[in-house]
Amino acid sequence: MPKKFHVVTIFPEMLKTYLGYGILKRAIQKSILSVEIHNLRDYSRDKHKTVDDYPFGGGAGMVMKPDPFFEIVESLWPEKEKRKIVMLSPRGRLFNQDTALGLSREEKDIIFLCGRYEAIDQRVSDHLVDEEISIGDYILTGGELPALVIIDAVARLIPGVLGDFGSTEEESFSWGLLDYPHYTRPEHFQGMSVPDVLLSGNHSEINRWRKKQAIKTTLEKRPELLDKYLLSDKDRELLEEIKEDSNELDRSN
Ligand code: 4HQ
Repeated sequence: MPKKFHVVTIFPEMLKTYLGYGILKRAIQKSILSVEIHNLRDYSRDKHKTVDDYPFGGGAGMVMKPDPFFEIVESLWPEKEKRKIVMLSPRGRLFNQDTALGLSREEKDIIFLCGRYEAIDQRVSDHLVDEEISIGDYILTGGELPALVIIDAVARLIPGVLGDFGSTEEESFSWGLLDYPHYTRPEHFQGMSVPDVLLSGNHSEINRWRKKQAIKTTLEKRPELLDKYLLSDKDRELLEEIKEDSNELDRSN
């Protein structure tokens, strides 16, 4: 059974375009992943197919009507036990790699409700939605990009989507750390060279160097991530080495 996502939006083409390229396109072709895009306007009952209206109480901007959202959910996914309805909103739980992993293991179909305009009528959030998710503390013009961000991050965790890569030990060793530096040809480029160890052919030395670089980069750029990461005895040894290296540098300066 493929992992199944549904997206409810008034701009279906925005999403279809992104899903038509690269790894997501291939995963959908291979039926590992299924993403169905639904036009909210098709579920508006009135003759002008309107999906928004003026806010009660006045004020600026339009509010998305609740009824098209209830209409689509009740007609396409009537069984609560088989669906997980997610709304994209800055009020939601902050999305991260743990959330992505959780969603990749979810058995239910995942339905994203994308809003536009000022807001969605509160009754949608209160009575239809199972979870609100935010992709970050900033304000966007719609929920479409957040839905794509989440689908993208979740899809690459589904077995088979990235091929063999990703299930390997190399990938799992860096889970929770920032990536180590990568290099490719040419070996010498505008006076810049590649670290010798990567050309040595010694794979245990290469792995050691990469792990050390991952820890060093994390310590320098996002030290708070290291607090959450469970360091092995080997990792602590590398961390000590990193600190010694920087002390030596200080002494020589
Ligand atoms: N939105 N993370 C959709 C966001 C947002 C975010 C603002 C959601 C506009 C209509 N969603 N409304 N940040 O900024 O998920």
